[in-house]
Amino acid sequence: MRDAQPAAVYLKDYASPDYLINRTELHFELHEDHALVTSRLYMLRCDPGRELPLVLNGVALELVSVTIDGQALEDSEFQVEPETLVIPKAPDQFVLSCVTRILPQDNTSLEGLYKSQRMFCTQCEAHGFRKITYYLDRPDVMSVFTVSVEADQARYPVLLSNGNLVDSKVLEDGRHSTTWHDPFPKPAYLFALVAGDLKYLQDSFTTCSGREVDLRIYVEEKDLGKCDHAMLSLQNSMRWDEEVYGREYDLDVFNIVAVDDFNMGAMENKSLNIFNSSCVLCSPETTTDKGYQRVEAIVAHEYFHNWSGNRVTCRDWFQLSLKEGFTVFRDAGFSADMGSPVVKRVEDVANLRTVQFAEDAGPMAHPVRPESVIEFNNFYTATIYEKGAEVVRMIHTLLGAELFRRGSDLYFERHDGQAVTCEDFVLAMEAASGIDLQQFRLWYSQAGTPLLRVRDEYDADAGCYTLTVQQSCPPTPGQDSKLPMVIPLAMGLLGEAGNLPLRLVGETPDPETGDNTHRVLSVNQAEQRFVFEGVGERPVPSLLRGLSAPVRLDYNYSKQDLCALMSRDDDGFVRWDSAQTLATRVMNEVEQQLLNRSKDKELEVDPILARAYASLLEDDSLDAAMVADMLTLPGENYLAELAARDGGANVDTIHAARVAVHADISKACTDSLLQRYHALANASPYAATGAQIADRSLRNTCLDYLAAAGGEYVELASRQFTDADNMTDRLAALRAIVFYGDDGQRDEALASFYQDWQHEVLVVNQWLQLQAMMPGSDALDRVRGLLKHPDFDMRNPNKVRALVGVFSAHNPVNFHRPDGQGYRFLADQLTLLNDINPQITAKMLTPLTRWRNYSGRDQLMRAELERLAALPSLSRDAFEVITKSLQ
Ligand code: 0A1
Ligand code: ZN
Repeated sequence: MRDAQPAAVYLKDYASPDYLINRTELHFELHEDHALVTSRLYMLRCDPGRELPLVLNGVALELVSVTIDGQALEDSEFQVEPETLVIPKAPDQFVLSCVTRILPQDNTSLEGLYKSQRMFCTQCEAHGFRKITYYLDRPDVMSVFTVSVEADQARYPVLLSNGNLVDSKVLEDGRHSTTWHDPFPKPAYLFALVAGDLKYLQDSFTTCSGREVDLRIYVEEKDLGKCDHAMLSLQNSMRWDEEVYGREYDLDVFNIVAVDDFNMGAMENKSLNIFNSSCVLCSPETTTDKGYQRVEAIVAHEYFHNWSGNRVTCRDWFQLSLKEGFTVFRDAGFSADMGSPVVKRVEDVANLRTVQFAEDAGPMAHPVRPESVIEFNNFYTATIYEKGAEVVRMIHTLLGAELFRRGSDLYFERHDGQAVTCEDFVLAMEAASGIDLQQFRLWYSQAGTPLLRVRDEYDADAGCYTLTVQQSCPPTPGQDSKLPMVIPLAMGLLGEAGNLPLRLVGETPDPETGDNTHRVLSVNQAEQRFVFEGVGERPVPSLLRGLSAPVRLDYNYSKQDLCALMSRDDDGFVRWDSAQTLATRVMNEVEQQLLNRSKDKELEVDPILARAYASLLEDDSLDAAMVADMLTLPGENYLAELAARDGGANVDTIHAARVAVHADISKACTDSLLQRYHALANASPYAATGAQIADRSLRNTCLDYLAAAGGEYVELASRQFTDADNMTDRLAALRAIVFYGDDGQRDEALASFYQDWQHEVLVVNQWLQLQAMMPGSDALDRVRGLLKHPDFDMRNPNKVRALVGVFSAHNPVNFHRPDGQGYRFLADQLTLLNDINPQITAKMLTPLTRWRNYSGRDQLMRAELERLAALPSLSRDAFEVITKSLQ
């Protein structure tokens, strides 16, 4: 283990900066073996007269020179520490100028200035800017940037930075330069620079006040044909933000650049968004429907940050969810409006439950506003993003759309140009609505997923129906006991002929109220009772509609209740959720048989599920995308997470039970599956429209069930594989062949796919992913073999995620091999990756950190974590995750 242990920083220790930087002038001289960065920082002491040392952040920099007001500092006038430059004495107001030499070509952390293939690019959130030059690298120091970039003209004809282009020059020796000025003060994390041989797709957008904005998407020439969808998504986002939030774009240019090597999806740098190429490029031949939807959502997300993040930014990184939670909430609203709101919600909830609920139950659990952090890069989490969005969504539910909009208007108006806190957001919402959110604030400070236990009672004589609701929240690291939260519980009551009107005891019915079959109960105590009157029959409660709060629900539904909700409730989300609960119940029963049975006894699968699925398949008036989601069995990770709460997950029986239920559906519903499969075939050319996406989704869900039966149905997949004119159908067919075909069919299909698509990096990544998920006892050997494939590269996060990440997170049976080889494999790869890319290393540790969930394997998992903990060069990122998970 390293000598000095990295220390935590605490939210409670926040202090405003001692110095500000009014103006920042930067000059970049880019070369193949180094870059020189010259800064001129117009600095101001916040408290004039009070002499304080100036402490600038800087990491991995070679300081060439430092001057104050043009005077070079003597060696005794400053100290260079590993992560800071300290100038003990500085005037009240001065220009600090530093020259630093950095090595972008060797920077594999992909933070700061680095090279992605042949281009230079930057990633500065959260602390990347300090790898470029000495600076006050904190979001509450905002400055107006002017940046000039100089490089070889032939290799780097395009030189970009934030804001408007104000100058370009041809220089000697084949070099050239451009100068950019961004009039909006911004923190250093929003700085960006790009230099490369790029082409662009250009279009424009006329804002609501009539300004023309020049829109460009910069890519390598070969990808120019794959930018249309991103451009359209950008234009749709710009219009949507005007219409729904009244937010107009503020500069005359908006640029997006695609890069292959990127740690995350994309980054919202002011007017110069940098994107992982997998989140911009789309074509029917290379991109699946899910890929199209992802591009649309991420383009929107980054664009929306222009207001929720850039114009109003975070005071400190503990407030990260201020911009991320709100922006995810905004992009979810956009995606819902562009497609089907229920389908979008269902997909978000499935993700929240599998990823965020697991995080909340694991060793890295933290509140939406964390209180202490070792490495901020570790806090780009599902809790900050997705749970943060749920918190904003609950505020929206509590206030209603109109007051919420007043609140967001007030928030933007009050804080435009400022760096603020989650508290400021809540205050604006309270001020605009008059609604007290005091108790609601606990959602920001308490970690863990609350549990709502609901019990009911029906008094037929009195026509009274009582719901008793108890809330609790499990302990999380550092938080042993929790206070009751405000939980909006959206609900209805289902009767024989549909949803019943709702009237709480003591309420007078309001004739104005249109829909009185739906309401939101406010749960805010440890235990509460809600009594409905005028209830003429015993209803089935439809609870937590739309997942109105990020909580788990415990209500004893019978299987018949679930079938009733699944087929007849007014709320689409509840219909899907009931299908999931029913499927989980049936799979659990099979798992119990597997655990208890004698070997020769046949497994029994309750036919109720197949019957329910068959009626969904036979009703073609239902939205095909919803039917596809309803027919999708909960994943093994989700089942393992549920099992872990009940005492421990057994990946093998979970897998076997899921396979058995899947096969049962396949057999019992063959005719309806086949009928829908053929009926949904599409003759028109590919388009990423809602209707086509829905049809493909259901058709490929049918194929997945059918192919499980093998034989002629794998042939069906083979035909689709050969005939497909788009990647959605081709990849779905390949998956079916790989999962259900024989070895020969599998190897042939994988080889021919590679043969056809080896020139498309993003397609090769999908090919790697599929093999990483493959069932069968040779899976680990195959993945090990692929590490040596010429298309694999440990320095490229997309490839590492596709192969190592997907194997560890999405191939549970093979990752959790009883011999521990899966764990060993991951730890071996992370040992190498630790020296290359700390951020990705820490992210990919997640599956190992869940060792407590896997009794019987836990010691093997821990042993690998301990092996990693002993690495001499363990990064701060990995240190935090490992130590927290071993505690
Ligand atoms: N702010 C970006 C995500 C992002 C965060 C950190 C990064 O590097 C550490 C890169 C990107 C977003 O929310 O899209
Ligand atoms: Zn974001």
